[in-house]
Amino acid sequence: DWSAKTASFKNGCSPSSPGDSLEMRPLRLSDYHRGFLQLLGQLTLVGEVSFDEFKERFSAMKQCRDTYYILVVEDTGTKELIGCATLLVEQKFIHSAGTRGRVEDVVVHSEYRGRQLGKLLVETLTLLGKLVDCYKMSLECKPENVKFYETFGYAPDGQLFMVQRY
Ligand code: 16G
Repeated sequence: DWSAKTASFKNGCSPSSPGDSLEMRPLRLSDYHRGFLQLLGQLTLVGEVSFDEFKERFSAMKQCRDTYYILVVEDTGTKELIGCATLLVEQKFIHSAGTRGRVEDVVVHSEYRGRQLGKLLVETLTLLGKLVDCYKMSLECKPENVKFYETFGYAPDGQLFMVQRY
């Protein structure tokens, strides 16, 4: 029960009580119908993903044990998802066959910003990465978000993120 172990958060928010009418929990298959992809659409291009395709990807991720930790925040009033973030745990040979954690796909719905939800999601996954023994955590972000991520202990480490797009 990692949420109990990550209970010491500032300003009263915690994974078990993210705010009024809000619930933080792992992603479920049924979240397809609760606006999960629409939420991701506030981050980047999602494209067409049918329920069958979603189901297939969801179970493929689930079969990779201890690899995908996808957290969501649901507004229990509207039953729509309004926040999400992923911890991806990558297995390595280096660092004594260690694991590296990556924080990915962090989104808070535009109408729910300013309630510390991004902070709660990132803080939770960062602590979780430590709990599951990642030797380091990293993420990619826009220059304007550097300050935000620095508050959780992330820092530029001199390496550049390089991309090739197809
Ligand atoms: C941001 C995200 C990354 C996401 C990417 C999508 C965070 C911390 N970073 O870099 O996880 O996959 O945007 O952008 O959430 P893309 O569609 O250009 O790949």
